[in-house]
Amino acid sequence: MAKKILVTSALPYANGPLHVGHIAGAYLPADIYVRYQRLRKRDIVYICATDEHGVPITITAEKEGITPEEVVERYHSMIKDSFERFGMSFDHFSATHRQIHHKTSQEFFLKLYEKGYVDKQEIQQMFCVTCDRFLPDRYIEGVCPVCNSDGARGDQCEKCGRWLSPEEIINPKCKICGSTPEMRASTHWFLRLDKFQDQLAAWLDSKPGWKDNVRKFCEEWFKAGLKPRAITRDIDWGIPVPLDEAKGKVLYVWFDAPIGYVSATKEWAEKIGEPEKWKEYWQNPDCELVHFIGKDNIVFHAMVWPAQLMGQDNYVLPTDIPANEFLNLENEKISTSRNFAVWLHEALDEFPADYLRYYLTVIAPERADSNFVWDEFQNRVNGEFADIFGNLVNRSLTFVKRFSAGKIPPLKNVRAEDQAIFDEIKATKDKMTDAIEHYQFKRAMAEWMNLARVGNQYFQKSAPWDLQKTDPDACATVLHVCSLLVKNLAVLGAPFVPFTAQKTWETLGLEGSVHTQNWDDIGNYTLEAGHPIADKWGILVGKVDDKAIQRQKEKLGVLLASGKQGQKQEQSAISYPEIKPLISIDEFARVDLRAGKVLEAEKVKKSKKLIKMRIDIGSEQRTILAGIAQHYEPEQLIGKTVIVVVNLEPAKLMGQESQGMVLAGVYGDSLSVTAFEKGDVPPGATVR
Ligand code: B3M
Ligand code: ZN
Repeated sequence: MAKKILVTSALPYANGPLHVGHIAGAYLPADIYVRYQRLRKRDIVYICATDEHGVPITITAEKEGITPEEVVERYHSMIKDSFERFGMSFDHFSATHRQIHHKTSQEFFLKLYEKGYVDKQEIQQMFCVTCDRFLPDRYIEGVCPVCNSDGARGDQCEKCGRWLSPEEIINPKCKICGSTPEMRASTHWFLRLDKFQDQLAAWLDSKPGWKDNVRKFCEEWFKAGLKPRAITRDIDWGIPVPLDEAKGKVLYVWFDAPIGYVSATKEWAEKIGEPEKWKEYWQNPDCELVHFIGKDNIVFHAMVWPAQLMGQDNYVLPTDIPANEFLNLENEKISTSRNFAVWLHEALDEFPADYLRYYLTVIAPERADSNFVWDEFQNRVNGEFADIFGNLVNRSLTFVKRFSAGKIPPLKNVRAEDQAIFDEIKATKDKMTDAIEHYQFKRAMAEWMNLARVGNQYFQKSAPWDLQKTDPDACATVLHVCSLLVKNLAVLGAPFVPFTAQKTWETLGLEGSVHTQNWDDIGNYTLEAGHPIADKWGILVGKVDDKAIQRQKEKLGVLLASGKQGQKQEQSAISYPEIKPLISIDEFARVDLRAGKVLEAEKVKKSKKLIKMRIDIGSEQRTILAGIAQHYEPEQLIGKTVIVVVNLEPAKLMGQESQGMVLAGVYGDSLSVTAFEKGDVPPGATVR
């Protein structure tokens, strides 16, 4: 029987939208892992939900004059929608303010209570007489006893960052009405973590492979000794404590939230019509339970939650808790209160999900904090995802189209260099498998890109444009190998860039979904000679333009500090050449400009500057040499639709004839070939 795996991502608070920091921590890595396991045909269920209790939600509600229900409904649908657009592949996405979750949480509590793992204590707590309620920590504001600044909350001072408890606050005030609260006794129920210490420590010892951050964190806690922890609160938003003597009290949000993993699995089982099926995961000692989280949630997942599970009957314990470090933004901490964040829904309005998925994977904060930088996003997407992967697919299939009438050519003699590609595919698959199994998604993605890079080198070296004339059989083999490589790359890339992988699959003319393939088949794929690829395909991976990046930076207010601004200033210092004397419209009309598609491009041997291109201008093909080698790799030019002066007298450059000229923008030392962005200007179109 296939191994069962249950994967969860931390439940996002339904108290605001998601930003890239959340995504890099607990969501994208989990989604990659799950998609990979599905390709391996493992029996896997992926669960998430919104976390809908807790004081921040009631504060938002009171601030906006709406109910907590309205707050969580708003953010539940917003979060769910952004996740879908981002390609998150949950089997079920639930919410903790649902009946099934309330019931499950109360059952968890009662089981612990019956077994003597929960007991009550009377504690002193702040009470507002005007509002007639106990005040949770966050409802108390005053002067910080450490740094003396105003506005410290009952749990923390934002200024100096110090963790506080309410009775330490100087001159405390109720955040709702401003009056001075008094201390009153209140009874709360405590989870006896101390009773679990030995069992938890032994269990953690049995997990030597866990990430260091998780193990170190827990060891510190064990050293200090685990203490009972209050799991009830005096507020009216949450799950009622299921004891008669606890009227008006609710469960602490961090007690109920992880139980959300269980109740969401129950809801999933009901959804698929097998209501008992959740037990095959949660109550199966052989099931692997993997919790993806950010590092701020370690204590709850590696200690409190396992204790909650140990106190039930026959629940499985976490197999692994791959916690990620934090993601910074433009070298600063992400701050939702200052609106210094890249909000997922806004980023998706501007960029395809896969661009964000690609970049967030290559900078994943797996071992240390990392940094999201918009300029780097642009460079990595354009220079790697588009120029290496996108280009390989595009050039390979463009040549199949041109030289083989859009049908996969036969695999003839396999030469050593062709075999090397097959070997490389298998080696890459092994390396990626190892990396993903160890939650090293950054390394896996690098291996994938490297395979595409090797493919481009092979293509370039094989020069199918020459082979076509000198050795058509070898040319057929090269294009066959390239197409196969593209097929393998599509499946290998499917967990990471699911939309692009599917598009690549379809461009190859393959049926069905790339996401239902079998990972084990990678390296053994075939393509039948004569199999037709798609007729047409748009741009597989487009370029991120400067304007889009600028808009994002403006939102963050980081534009002034950035390097690009510096460049702009330098550029404006260029002296502009004098404008030439006027010409008539007829004189201008003598210049015949046409759109031309670059079919082939290669460096001219012994020349630093020249690139030789074969360009289709509709009515014919031209060989054109251009002094652009210091600005372009030949492969970046292939597929571009450029503007050609087609009635320029032929000229000899380095002994070779150039039959026209390609237009480019030139400024200072920079040069950019003028090209049509969309693919809807066919070769031969006139340009005016
Ligand atoms: N909602 C905290 C967070 O998003 C919390 C996670 C719950 S996981 C059970 O950081
Ligand atoms: Zn009050």
